[in-house]
Amino acid sequence: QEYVLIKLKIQKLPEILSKLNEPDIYLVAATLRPETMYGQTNCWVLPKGEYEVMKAKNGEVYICHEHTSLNLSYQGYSEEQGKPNILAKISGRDLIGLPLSSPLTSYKTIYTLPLLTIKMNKGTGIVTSVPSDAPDDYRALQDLKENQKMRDEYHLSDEMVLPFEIIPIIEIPGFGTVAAKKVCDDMKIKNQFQADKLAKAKEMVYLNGFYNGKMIIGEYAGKPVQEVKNIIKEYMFSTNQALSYSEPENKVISRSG
Ligand code: ZZB
Repeated sequence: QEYVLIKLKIQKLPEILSKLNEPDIYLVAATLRPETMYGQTNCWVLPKGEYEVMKAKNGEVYICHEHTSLNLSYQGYSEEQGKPNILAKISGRDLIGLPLSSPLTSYKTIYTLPLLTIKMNKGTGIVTSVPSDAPDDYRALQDLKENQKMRDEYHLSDEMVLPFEIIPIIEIPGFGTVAAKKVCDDMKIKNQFQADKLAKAKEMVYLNGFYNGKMIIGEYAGKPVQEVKNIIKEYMFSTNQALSYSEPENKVISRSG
């Protein structure tokens, strides 16, 4: 599986990261939908997740799950294959509430928020959030917006959640310009834990978006998603805003087993 890793730069480092003396530290989020990056409103981490802080051979520092740092070391990002340079480990909890800059989105700053359904055996364990076109993201962001207790539990200030309105980025005939919301409403999906319904919603939005979607934002407004997906991906690669990353068939190669 070939992913695009979006680099989300941490704007203000927390103590636990600033002591590493590395100014440029990025959360890296795996996506198959580079053309949706115009609609990012936040980034998700698993609060109970364990992440690694990896220094790449180009001097940049990436935060991701340990299976990802190991894979990256085999894909030309480390001096030595199989030996990623790990500067530290950090828990998902310590990443929540960080201000980030991310490519293409119109929000200058977005925040890391908790998502309890992240799978740690896939991608980087960090997910960038596009609530207009990803039902899981739409529902999880609504959960936080509607539930102050949940925000309090993770020490999130209102400013990290409430001002972030959905950005319409793709028009899909029959689904409008905020397809994820329409499908979640139609299917009466009530929270981020309705996994079966959300999987169906994701498939429906994914297929329709890919085959029938048209961009309504950015440089390629008016063009079909299929036509611009790779152009936008290559643009982010060539401007060093994203990395190419593949995941082997047997996804979990973990040093700790
Ligand atoms: C932005 C985005 C915009 C995404 C969208 C989807 C959609 P797949 O096909 O199952 O591999 N994702 C990535 N890693 C994880 C993880 N570890 N746990 C949970 N979710 C993860 O799914 C890949 C997509 O699932 C990725 O693409 C990412 O969210 C999320 F408009 O990134 B996506 C209809 C889907 N729309």
